This record gives sequence, structure tokens and C-alpha cells, in this order.
Amino acid sequence: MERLQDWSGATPDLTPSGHVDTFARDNLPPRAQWPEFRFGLPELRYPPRLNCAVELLDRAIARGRGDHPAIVTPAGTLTYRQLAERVERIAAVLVRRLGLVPGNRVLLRGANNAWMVAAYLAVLRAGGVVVATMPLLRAREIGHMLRKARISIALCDARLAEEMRKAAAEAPDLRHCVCWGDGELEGMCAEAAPGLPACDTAADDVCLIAFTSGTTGEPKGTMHFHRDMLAICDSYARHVLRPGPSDVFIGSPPIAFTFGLGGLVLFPFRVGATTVLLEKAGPEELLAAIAAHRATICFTAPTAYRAMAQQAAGHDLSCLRKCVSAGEALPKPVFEAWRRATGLKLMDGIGATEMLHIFIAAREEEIRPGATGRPVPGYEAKVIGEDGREVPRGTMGRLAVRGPTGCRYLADPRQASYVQDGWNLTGDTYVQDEDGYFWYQARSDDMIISAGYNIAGPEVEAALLSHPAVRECGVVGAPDPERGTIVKAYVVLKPGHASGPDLVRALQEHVKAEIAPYKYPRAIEFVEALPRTETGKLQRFALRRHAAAAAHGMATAPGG
Ligand code: 3UK
Repeated sequence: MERLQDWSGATPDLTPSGHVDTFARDNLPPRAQWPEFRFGLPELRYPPRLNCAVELLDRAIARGRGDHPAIVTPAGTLTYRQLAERVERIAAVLVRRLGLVPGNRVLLRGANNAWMVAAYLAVLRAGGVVVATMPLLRAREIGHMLRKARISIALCDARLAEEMRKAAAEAPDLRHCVCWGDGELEGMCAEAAPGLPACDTAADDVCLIAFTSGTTGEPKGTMHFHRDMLAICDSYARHVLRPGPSDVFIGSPPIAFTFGLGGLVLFPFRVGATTVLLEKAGPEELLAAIAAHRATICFTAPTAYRAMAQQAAGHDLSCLRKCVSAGEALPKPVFEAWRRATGLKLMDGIGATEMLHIFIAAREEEIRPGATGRPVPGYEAKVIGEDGREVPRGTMGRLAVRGPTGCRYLADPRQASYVQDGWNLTGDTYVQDEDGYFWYQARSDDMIISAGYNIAGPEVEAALLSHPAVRECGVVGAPDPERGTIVKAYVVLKPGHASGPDLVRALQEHVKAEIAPYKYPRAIEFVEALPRTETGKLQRFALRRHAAAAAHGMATAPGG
């Protein structure tokens, strides 16, 4: 019998670390500011020594998946055995050539491709701590991460090396920066002898510092343990998504975003399935790749599903079994459009970088269109009022959640606002209904208060999206001399629709017919595009800023 950690207490003591460089553990938040962790399900009780890369790769091979395709890209296929060999070689390069010591942070920079994933798993296997960066980040943002996480080694796609080198110039701890794609890392790997044993890490050793794609303030580094990487597979994936070994995963989120990490790496590998990696995964590329690779499970954001639903007719999507939507609220019209286009129910799920992945969702047969779902097995959630106490069902309040994963910021005072009384407060406003389903309202800072009413921008957006002329929209509060704040909509039209006062009136009437009339947008501005983050989120703060400037006669483009 393997000895298990003592799970009787909600927050067990940390086990002896496998790290030599203890920076990550030393910079965990103070114990009193940790969320309470929950390990109710037996499958979430991991042994005290655990290396998640071993669990994901070596275990799959031991179960007979060695010759099954692990990664498929336009450049070719790697079986589990071939991937494991590449991972071992990169790990050997990290340890023997670059002097990695367990606990060192390693920056990874690349689009979704086989080298990026192999490098990721190699860092984990060698006992390093991954800090992955989104491809579009600039030197300033990379520099912040290099310094904040005291990164000593960087592995980078040669095509993204320029910003990397600029950032490296300002990072005193960075000792090595090695590129793949131009032969440098490939050459080192060819010389490296495989066979380096995996690092004997503790289940609660930090293995990932994921920076939030924060829209305001400095990005926060969220720290996750080896066991967390498996916990999201054994909670959300196992109980809600329920993939099998013959599934073919595909999607658009970058692996540096934990939505992509789970959906395109951890979930498929946990069950010995295949992942299709695309460097460029706009709606058109994604549709073509789904058909070409006969993908069965798709991960992307609501806006991408909306765009794909409109172009689906030209593609054979009969291979698709399950489609996950996360990152932003899923408007009901998008759910319906996808259902019409494919016959599938979109699986909405709310996740957060702090929680590592999705914690409220629903299995297909339990979906209520418009609701996010119920807590994923292993998680608990509630809606609380300003006093921190749970509010009655049907009442709006702040979402609080806890489970096997949770928020641990790297040396950041904002820990005390995200975690209160052992619960993670995600910053979202929700209503829970009598049946336990959670209905998303808005980000708490995005609630519009107009003439004394609380109006949730996303609800107005969903109403607008059900109008045939609307391609995309964003709704925010705009200052108004008479009313204080009014509801303002930024609308991108579908081709063939002319903007003008007639359409403004038509859209306003449409909203009044769909939802309570007082919520209708008193101002509507037509724009070419909406400002979005690299993870696909609408930047409402940019729209608010634009609305405020416009109200004061200083309009700029909402993206600018
Ligand atoms: C919002 C949603 C309504 C919500 C993420 C899945 O998005 C992810 O992580 P981030 O740290 O952002 C977290 C915030 O995004 N959000 C996400 N999903 C939904 N709002 N409905 C949804 N389905 O405000 C949340 O607090 O970028 C998503 C998996 C892993 C992730 N990191």
C-alpha cells in the first residue's frame, strides 16, 4: 500500500520538497491567506511523492499507449513513445547542459506546437517550475515575469526570440536562453543521452507559475502544484467532460493560458488520447482542422463558436462529440447557433487561472442553456453578500468557490482579496437558482448601475446578439449628465447591414422585447472591431474608458 498524505485536515502540511532551489515554496502566501483545499473524492488523494509529467506520459505508455499518436500538428505526428523520448532529451539538456536545479523557474515561449509541449513536460519532469508566456506578449511583460519569478533559464521558439532577447537584457537572474526552431535546442537534444530519471518531486511542490492575463494592474503569478495538474483532470475532465482514449482534442487557447493547458495537454494525456496543436487557430483554420483531423473534442471561446457557427456549413463537422466554451460568458444565442449548426450542446464552464481550470459546468445531459452549470465534482460554490454570508437562492451576489485547487499568488498582497475565509472570490457576480445552477451576471466591476438599477452588461449583449445584424458587441456603463450612468453598446455589424439611426432604433426595440425594457442601451455606437485580450476576453475597461472619453468629447477608437 502506498502511503497517502494525511487528507483529514482541509489543508495538510506540506511534504518534504523535492526542490533544491526553494524560491517557489518560500514565496507561497502566508498560511492564513490560503484557500481551504478540499479532497473529498478518492481520486483526488495523491501519494506524497508525485511528478505530474511521469503520471501523464510514462503512465500512458505503461498502459499500452506508446504507439498511439499523442501530438498531431500540420508538421507531423508524435506517438506517446516519441514524445516521451523528446521530453527526456530536453530534460537532460536542461539538467546536464543548462545546469537546471529542481525548483528553478524556466520560461517557455512559443505558439501551440510539439516543441512547446515537449519543453513544458521536460521542465516538469526535471523538477523545474514552468512559466509559460503567451506568444503576443512584449518585452515589457516578459521582463516583469523574468524578474518577478527569478527565472534562470528560457526556452523559446526562434520566431519569438526578438522580444525575448530584449526582455533578457533587463533580467539579472537569466543564465541561459535557448531557442528551438532554428536548430539550437534540436542540436543539443540530439547530443543528449536520454535516460535521466524524473525528479522525485512532492505532490505539493510548485510546478507552474501561471501569470494572469490581468486587464488592469500588474499580472499576478498563480502557483500550482504537481497534484493540481492531475486534480483538474480527475475532477472536471473525469466527471464532466468524460473523454476517452480514442478522442482527438483540438482548440485555440494558447498552452500558456491554463484553459489551453488543460484542454489541449493535460486532459488528453491523462487518458492516453490525441491532441491536435495549431499555431494559428482562428475560426476558419479551426473549422478546417476539425474536419481534416476528425477532431472529437473542441476547446475555444464563445466568440469563436459564434463565428464558427456562421461558417460551419462549408465543413464536415460530423466528427465532433463535445465542445467546451470558457473564458467569458456564453450568451444563449451562441449556444443556440452552435446547436443549429452542429447538433451539439456547447458545454459552458467557468474557470480561472487562480483555480487552474473549470470549477462550475454541466454534463451535456444536465445543461440548462444560459446557466454556467453546477459545481464540478470535487468543488463547492456559493453566492455571498457584502457581509460574506451566503445569500438566499435567486439573489445576486459574489461567487465563492473552493476545491482541490485554489489561489496562491507569488508574493502578492492581492492574495488577501482573492481568498477570504478560505474561499476563492473570483470577482464574478452570480445568481444560484433553487436547483443549484449558477447563472452568470457579470464581472463584479462590470455591473452597470443606472438610475438605481443593477444591469449586467453580458445580459444586454446576449439580447443584442440575437438580432440578425449583430456580429459582436460589448455593453458598458457610460457617464451621462442627466442619469449618472447609461447603458452603452458597442456593436460590430455583420456584412451587408448599414449602420444609422434606423438600425439603432431597431436594436433598441429588439432588446426591449427580449429583456426588461429598462436595460436597453440608450446609446449605441457602431465599430469595426472590439478590443480583446490574447485569451479572447472582451476588454470592457477599454470600452468604458472610450465611453467616458466620448462623453467628455475626446473620442478615440475603442481599441486605442
Ligand atoms: C471569466 C467566465 C463567465 C470570469 C479560464 C477556463 O478564463 C479563464 O481564466 P482567466 O484567469 O479569467 C477568469 C475569469 O474569466 N470567465 C471564465 N469563464 C467564464 N465568465 N462564464 C464563463 N464560462 O470572470 C473568471 O473569473 O483568464 C477559463 C479554464 C481555465 C482558465 N484559466
